[in-house]
Amino acid sequence: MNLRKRLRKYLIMGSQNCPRDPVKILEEAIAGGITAFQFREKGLGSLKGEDKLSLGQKLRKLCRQHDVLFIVNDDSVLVDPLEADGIHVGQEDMSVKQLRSTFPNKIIGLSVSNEAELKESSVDVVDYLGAGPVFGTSTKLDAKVAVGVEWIEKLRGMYPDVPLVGIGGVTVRNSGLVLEAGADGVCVISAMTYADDVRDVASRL
Ligand code: TZP
Ligand code: MG
Repeated sequence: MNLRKRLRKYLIMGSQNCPRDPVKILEEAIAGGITAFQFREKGLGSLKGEDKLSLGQKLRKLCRQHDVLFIVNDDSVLVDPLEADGIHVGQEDMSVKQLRSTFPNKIIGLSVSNEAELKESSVDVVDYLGAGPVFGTSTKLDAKVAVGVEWIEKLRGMYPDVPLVGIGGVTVRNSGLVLEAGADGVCVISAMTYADDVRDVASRL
């Protein structure tokens, strides 16, 4: 399957985003049809060291069993031990050029929130772009200002062939707007991790 299709329904999470067992939440999301997963164990209440690795291994295994793409957030030292399909970074993280030379064959995703960030970004070395926050979010404490679906339209216009996902405040109700604006997929954290019925949300997204 090509990357644009594989990024269609993209769950991002770490244990800090989960009111119950992350393994169960990922299982339910997979049953609901997610196509990609990002292990983003960071921030307040997140696991460290061995505990982080051990949770990552469980989640990685599930993704492998169900042919769901497995991406790690930021932490390049986890890429090899978890045999990740790729890594997603933001503007403050390791440079994508450096990542590309370290991981020539991994998928590399980069978040871009505005024009200034785009100017600083080596879009030519990444495999996909994350655009957002599209809507308001309270999940990421240091999230930039919401940029709306206009930012997706803009990026799609500039890069017609680059796989693009929208992130930030995405829900079942507004996900259609993100796709209509030109995104190939939608990324969610809280809409799934806090859902009463994760599988149902995943299937309707
Ligand atoms: N990057 C931009 S917004 C965001 C990240 C990781 C958080 C998205 O979380 P939610 O709960 O889907 O709004
Ligand atoms: Mg980051």
